[in-house]
Amino acid sequence: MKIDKDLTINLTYYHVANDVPQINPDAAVVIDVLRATTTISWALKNGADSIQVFADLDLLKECAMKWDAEKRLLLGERGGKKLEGFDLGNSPLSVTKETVLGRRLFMSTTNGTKSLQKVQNAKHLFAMGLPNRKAVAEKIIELNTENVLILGSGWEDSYSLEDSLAAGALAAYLVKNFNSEVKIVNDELQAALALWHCWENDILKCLKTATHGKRLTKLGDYEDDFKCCSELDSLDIVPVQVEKGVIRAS
Ligand code: 3SL
Repeated sequence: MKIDKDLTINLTYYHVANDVPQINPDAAVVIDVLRATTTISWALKNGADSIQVFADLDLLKECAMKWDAEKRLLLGERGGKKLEGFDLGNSPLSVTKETVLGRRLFMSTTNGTKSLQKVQNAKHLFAMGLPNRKAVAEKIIELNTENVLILGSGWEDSYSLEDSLAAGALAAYLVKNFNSEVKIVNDELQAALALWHCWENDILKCLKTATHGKRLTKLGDYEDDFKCCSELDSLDIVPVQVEKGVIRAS
């Protein structure tokens, strides 16, 4: 694809879904480092057919029941814990090849799926964790589009450190690697960039310092989840929305 060298990318970041103004952006990147978008990326890497995201659990069950039982998995999390009656919780370690290959995951989580729904009218919608930061950034460069909205998931409508870290990581990659200008539009993203430069050499510690990291630590042994969620640029998968609410590997 031909890249317009004079193009400016305007990058805007919002901490949580409720902060996003009523616009339908050209491109949106949704981040939920701990752990929804990391889980989505790993599920697709391991051969899941697709992920369909829901905020509403009844609707999730209704849609899932219409799908071939052999080809579906229900993935549900609230408060960090797996939901009763669901096949999987929201851990990137649970979406192994043996479990997800060829299946659609019907997924609902406390915050991440809400952010994905908020910007589902974007022309291009991607899900990003730290492992696929570079893959998503390269996709944005290739897209050649002017306005890119980055949306974190936070925790119950409030700020989260780890999503802002990843927003900063994405912005830093684009600033360094895009041939033309990258405009940091709002203070939220300036702060995220500063956060990234502060923690980029100790991502794992940042995740554990975050309140959601501490919440997970209280719930049990999440050491391997933390490691998986902090492995920067280790996954070549770009999860992209192909129809409203449905995400596939591009
Ligand atoms: O809030 C979310 O969407 C989840 O990612 C939270 S958790 O990491 O599964 O606890």
